[in-house]
Amino acid sequence: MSEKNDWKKTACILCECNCGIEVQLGGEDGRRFARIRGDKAHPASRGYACEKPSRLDYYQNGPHRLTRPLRRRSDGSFEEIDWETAIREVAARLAALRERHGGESIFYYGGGGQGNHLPGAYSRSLRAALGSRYRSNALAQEKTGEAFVNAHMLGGVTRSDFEHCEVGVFIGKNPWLSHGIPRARVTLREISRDPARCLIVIDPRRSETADLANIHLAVKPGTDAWLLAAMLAVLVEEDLVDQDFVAERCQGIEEILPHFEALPVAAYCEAAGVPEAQVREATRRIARAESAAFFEDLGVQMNRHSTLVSYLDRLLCLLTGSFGKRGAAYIPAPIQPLFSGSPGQAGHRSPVTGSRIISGLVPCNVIPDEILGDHPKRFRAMWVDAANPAHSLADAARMREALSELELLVVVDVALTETGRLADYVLPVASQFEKAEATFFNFEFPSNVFHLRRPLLPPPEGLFSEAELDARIVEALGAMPEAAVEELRGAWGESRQRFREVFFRIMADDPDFFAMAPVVLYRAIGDALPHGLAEGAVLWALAHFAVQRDAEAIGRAGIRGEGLDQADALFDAILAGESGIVFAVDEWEASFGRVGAADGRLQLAVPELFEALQSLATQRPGAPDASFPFVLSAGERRSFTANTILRNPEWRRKDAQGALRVNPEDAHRLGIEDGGAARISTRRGNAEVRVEISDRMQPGHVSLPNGMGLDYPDGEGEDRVTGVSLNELTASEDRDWLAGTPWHKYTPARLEAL
Ligand SMILES: Nc1nc2c(c(=O)[nH]1)N[C@H]1C(S)=C(S)[C@@H](COP(=O)(O)OP(=O)(O)OC[C@H]3O[C@@H](n4cnc5c(=O)[nH]c(N)nc54)[C@H](O)[C@@H]3O)O[C@H]1N2
Ligand SMILES: Nc1nc2c(c(=O)[nH]1)N[C@H]1C(S)=C(S)[C@@H](COP(=O)(O)OP(=O)(O)OC[C@H]3O[C@@H](n4cnc5c(=O)[nH]c(N)nc54)[C@H](O)[C@@H]3O)O[C@H]1N2
Ligand code: SF4
Ligand SMILES: [Mo]
Repeated sequence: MSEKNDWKKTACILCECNCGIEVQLGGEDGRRFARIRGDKAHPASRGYACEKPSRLDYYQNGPHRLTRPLRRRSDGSFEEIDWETAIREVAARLAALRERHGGESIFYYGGGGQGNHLPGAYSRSLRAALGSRYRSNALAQEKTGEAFVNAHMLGGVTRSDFEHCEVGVFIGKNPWLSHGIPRARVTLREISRDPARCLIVIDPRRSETADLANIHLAVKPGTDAWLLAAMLAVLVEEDLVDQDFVAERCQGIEEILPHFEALPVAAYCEAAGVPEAQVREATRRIARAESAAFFEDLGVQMNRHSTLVSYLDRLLCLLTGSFGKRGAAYIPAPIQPLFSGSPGQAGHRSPVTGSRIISGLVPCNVIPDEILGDHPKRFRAMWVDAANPAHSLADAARMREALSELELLVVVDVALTETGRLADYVLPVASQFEKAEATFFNFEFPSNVFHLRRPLLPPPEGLFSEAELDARIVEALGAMPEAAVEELRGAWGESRQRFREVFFRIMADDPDFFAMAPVVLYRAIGDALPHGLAEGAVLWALAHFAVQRDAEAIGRAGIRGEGLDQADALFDAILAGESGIVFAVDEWEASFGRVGAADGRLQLAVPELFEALQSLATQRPGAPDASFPFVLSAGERRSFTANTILRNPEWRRKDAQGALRVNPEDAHRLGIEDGGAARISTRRGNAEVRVEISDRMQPGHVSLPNGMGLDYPDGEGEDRVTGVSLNELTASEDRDWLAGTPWHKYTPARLEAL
């Protein structure tokens, strides 16, 4: 085989960008990831890749990989069982719980991580077969406040065009290390170097992105609400609002103006710890720009006032007219909307705590309260797929207590995780390189990209995908519509036309069929798909919904056909596109067409948040508890962190333990040296840490990296934990009043030298 042909195409699974990569397999068994490089043919990343994927072999290979189902013994240890037993027992125990307590007592968590969203699509069938009603995933500990605001103001997900913006604004976001926009470092450097453009970073830390910034607003931790409110007041006071845009496109300006007209700008700037002159300069620069792009992330979404901050951020965007044009915010055409379901209005609530369900997700911080106690509607069983909630959610001790209290916990993963250790059954699956996978993180504009990845190599003996697992459980529950599977399989062999007729006829005859369609499609056509793309079967249906929403944009991408023939053309293009495809090409105006409100206008007023906005006037911004005088930012993204996807600590090239970063003044005062040991304590727990003295930190602000504190076999038969498991330190009650998102970036802490 020639060199060229050795390279196999896939994508990096370590952050939401899913950059296209090429892998050369090697090693004795041909299963090692010998060499990895960016894939120039990938339409979004175009050859770009950061430092993290070069050692993806640490995900694919190693002693963490499970090969057989595990069942808990009464003494707490695990025994390996065969698949037939596993499927039969798990299905029987779920069915028994459904009989006794109703399907709504079975809670579903996860369904995908940074690189794998197809399990979530198939879980629709599993959940329907179980009668399960409630679900959640990591989005409900970061993005649901933003989703609430978006649902009210715009009616869709927004992103911004940083590639072409004149001014780029990052709020609590450090894309140099966390990415989140395509080719992040290229784009950041371009903005920073061009004298006609401007990079604005709002971050208490001098982050790696702030190093490139033209304006760095070094806000005091947890005070962004005051800062953004002051910026809005400056817009109003200095007559910088884009009046034409507001008059033409928006609704509700008269309701919001009073909140900013009398606002004491100087006092709010002081509360945020940013010089007023700098706040005015940044605001004027944004308002004056031809276009401005905004990105808010965990620094504010996992912090005090998070939903309010998302609201103020959107107001800044809309009042400056930074929407629906090149270089500004847009609403992309989705393959599958990631945020769907209710915007979180009254009515849709969790069963025990009555918490607001946003985008169909129960807030992560209340999950323990939905399980513990004796409420008749409490969750009794949990199915966890591609997530590690015992480690990743607030208050790990309480999470463990709750998970142990369940009558049944099933964990689907490639490794034995902290959550898996508490499970009754651990069901191992093929890795993301041993099956077809994709994500619905498709946020590009005007050209949007979707990538269905082909398997690079077959799974080890006995392993298969989540689609296969869900189908087997549905079959064991007796819920698979077998006749539909047979009829559809036959129709696929005849023609697409015939297949579509049969599919839509079954759907019209049986309203319950819709939810079972994913596993039915998998069984009916999975094996007939080319390149080992069986798990892509569900995309046949998603392609049809996409065409019903966005036929024009899909046509502009060169994907054409009469009526629903276009959907089959889209499906075929996805199957053929080894490096991913551009599936939609929009015009800038399209974003306005996707605005949700009946009158097609952007809604400026979200009255539910007015009280929180007003309360800033009387709240004291930073009043840390005297016994916990530091603010711990619990979960900084660093060069070698990737949530808990990579368990092997050897993957990390530097900062192996994940140091606590401390400002030099604080370290000196406490007598802590660089590299020295210290104890960090919070109301929930404490941990021993290595200290890195860093002038990037403000006094009083300390930070620890995310994704640490995992155990891993050390080669001598022992499991060793490296670094701090952050959520031993966080508390589930520290959360946003509306969305229930955690305040991990604002964890009150105490620090002592050791
Ligand atoms: N390397 C790497 N990249 C990743 C990940 C990873 O694990 N490792 N994870 C991915 C995931 S799941 C996510 S959600 C994203 C998250 O991506 P980011 O949100 O960019 O990551 P963080 O480092 O958690 O936080 C960003 C910044 O918020 C700042 N911050 C802390 N407190 C405050 C505050 O009070 N106000 C403001 N304005 N800023 C504050 C921090 O100093 C930090 O620089 O990253 C993704 N990319
Ligand atoms: N204190 C604190 N806590 C945090 C954060 C923080 O900043 N601070 N960040 C939070 C954020 S933003 C996020 S997104 C969450 C992430 O936390 P989680 O949503 O729990 O996800 P991951 O840590 O990415 O875990 C993914 C799991 O999927 C498994 N996996 C990998 N490939 C496959 C596969 O093909 N199939 C299956 N079934 N499983 C697979 C991995 O082994 C791993 O166990 O963590 C959150 N927790
Ligand atoms: S930016 Fe994200 S997806 Fe791209 S190579 Fe880096 S970690 Fe992987
Ligand atoms: Mo995340």
